[in-house]
Amino acid sequence: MGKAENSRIALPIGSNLDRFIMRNQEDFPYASGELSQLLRDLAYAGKVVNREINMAGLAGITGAYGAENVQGEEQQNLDVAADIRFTRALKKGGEVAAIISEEAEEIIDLSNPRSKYIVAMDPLDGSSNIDVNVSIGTIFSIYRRISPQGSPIQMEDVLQPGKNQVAAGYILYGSSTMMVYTTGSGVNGFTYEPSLGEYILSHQNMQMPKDGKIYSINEGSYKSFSESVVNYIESCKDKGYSARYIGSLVADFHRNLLKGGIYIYPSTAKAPNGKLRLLYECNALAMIAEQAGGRATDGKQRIMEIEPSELHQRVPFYVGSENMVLEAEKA
Ligand code: P6P
Repeated sequence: MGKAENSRIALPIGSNLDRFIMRNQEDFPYASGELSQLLRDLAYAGKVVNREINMAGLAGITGAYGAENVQGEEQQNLDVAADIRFTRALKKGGEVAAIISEEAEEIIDLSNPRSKYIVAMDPLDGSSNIDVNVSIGTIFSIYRRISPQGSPIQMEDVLQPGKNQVAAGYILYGSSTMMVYTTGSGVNGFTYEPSLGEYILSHQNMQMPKDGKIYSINEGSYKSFSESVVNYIESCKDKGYSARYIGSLVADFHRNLLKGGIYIYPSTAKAPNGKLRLLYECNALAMIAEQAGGRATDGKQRIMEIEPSELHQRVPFYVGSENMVLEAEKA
């Protein structure tokens, strides 16, 4: 059996992330290991952030940091801590040329001349939930840079449509901590085992059910929803669907990935273009959704077809079970 075929042998549940990444690397022609190392660097930073989140209440690092991010949102201490941890891990790892982060107004140039990857990340999404012990998450997208390695980073390197993603994933700091990611050949989930310090393969080839009975939307904004969104929500209620809205995107997305469901953050009076950011929230979850058989649009077009025009661009976000998203688009 050839090497490629060999690497396609489904690894038994229980394999660790490192082994899985190495096996996957064999499926990448000309893979020289940089992407593998990048994924490891992200996984490592996730372990450190996981520990800080779990200790936050005792270490006195919950609560507000006392500043606002570029979005004018109040930063939490752990937002800043997570941003530092991921940025430091990617800088030291040497595989990333530049980072786009929710916590940084401008491009973070890591001055790694030989590196060919760009990372867009939300280091800690949903962090206002930390103090009330609700699950939160890290979201990341990985792109190849377009300009030549070693040359100055250009806007074309960072303003890429989601369809250019090489990989995407999230780390969910919940009742257990999980890393879920795709490199374009399906979605796999790894549960963190703290006593071993390992992520263990626990959810192989994750598939998002084509239908579901859960809808996730903040109905507090009901009065400013479009007629289409109102029609869809009413149809969900008529069918007796369950409303589940954690207020933490990664947690809502992950539940819908496993059980089927739809998450909608539409245009509202307070957020005319939606609240979620295209580059470091929507594109990554859109890639995962599509790789798992789901769908992700802005209510009209595929999220991953949208050509970004600015770093912190917001878009309406409809993501989840394919038939539910299609239904919502037609409502
Ligand atoms: P709202 C958290 O701030 C976040 O970015 C997502 O994690 C979450 O789904 C959404 O915003 C919640 O926003 O306006 O419903 O409180």
